[in-house]
Amino acid sequence: MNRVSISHTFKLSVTAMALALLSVPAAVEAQPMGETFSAYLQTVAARARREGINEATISRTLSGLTPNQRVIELDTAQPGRQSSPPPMAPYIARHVDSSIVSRGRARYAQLSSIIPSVEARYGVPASILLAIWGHETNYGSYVGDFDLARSLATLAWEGRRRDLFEGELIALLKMIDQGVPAYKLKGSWAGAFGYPQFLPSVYLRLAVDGDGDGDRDIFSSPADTIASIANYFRDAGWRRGQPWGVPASVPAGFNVDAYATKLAAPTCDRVHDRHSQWKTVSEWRALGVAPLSSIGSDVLTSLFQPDGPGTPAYLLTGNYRVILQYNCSNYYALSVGLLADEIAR
Ligand SMILES: [Ca+2]
Repeated sequence: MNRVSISHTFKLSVTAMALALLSVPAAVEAQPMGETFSAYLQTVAARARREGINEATISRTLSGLTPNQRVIELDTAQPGRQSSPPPMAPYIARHVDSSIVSRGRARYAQLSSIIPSVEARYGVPASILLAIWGHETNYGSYVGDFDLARSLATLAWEGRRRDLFEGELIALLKMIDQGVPAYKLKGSWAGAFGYPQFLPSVYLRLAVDGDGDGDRDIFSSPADTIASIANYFRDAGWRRGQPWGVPASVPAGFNVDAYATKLAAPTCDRVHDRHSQWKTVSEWRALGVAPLSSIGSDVLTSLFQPDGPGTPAYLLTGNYRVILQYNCSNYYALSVGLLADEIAR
């Protein structure tokens, strides 16, 4: 990765900026715990110093920052827990349409020279990598234009998930220290950025240089993007050679409730609760549940029929759980899996 050398002139101006940081207007209302935004930024700056982040980076990024009211509005507008999840089929129809499939196939063709080496190295099919990229940003056509430092500082200050967002703000400062230019630091209101919508901590840990130019550029390089997503998936435990899942037929009158899971997921329990107990494909076959595409008979799978009896059903492998680690939503993971199948078809 390129490193930016901090000019001597810039170092001299740091003290002035540190003073400016102290005088951030406290005009925006204090958060519920009564701490002003500027006071909070001081605690972030202190933590950043303890973690060895360059003083110039701290000042340049945090001085003059104000909370973004729009980010607070978007965060508080997030849907809460719904008593019954909305139907899956309309979501799939919207997110796995012919346009996103054909654009995925075009990207596949464009990247055909590097796909074999990425698949060999990381063990994740390119169709899955392209489906993530397509689902996250429509293959890079919208990546968000929120100022990342401002969004992350606002979300951390707001306090609902301070541990998460303060850690991401510190990670963003480390990215800047490593030389990622400030103009690239735009993204979603929730602090994800670039073609694959990584958070800063994910970028630091898992972004890789896929085209060998020395830069981990998930902002404009398709090769770096698919290699970085592949590295994420390998790190999250993707099993080489196994599908994410397969469509399955379920016999009429099959009592899926009899196979409800008895395990409580440590995180994201409402998503995992909708999947049945784990059984091998041959055990499901013995119960009349038949896979409709190729999968090994000894693979452990859970049954998921999101819209109930008489609607599409799937046998999900552990690799589906890996997609859930990217974004813990059955709507997300199932549409990624089905989009990947369509791109590969
Ligand atoms: Ca690169």
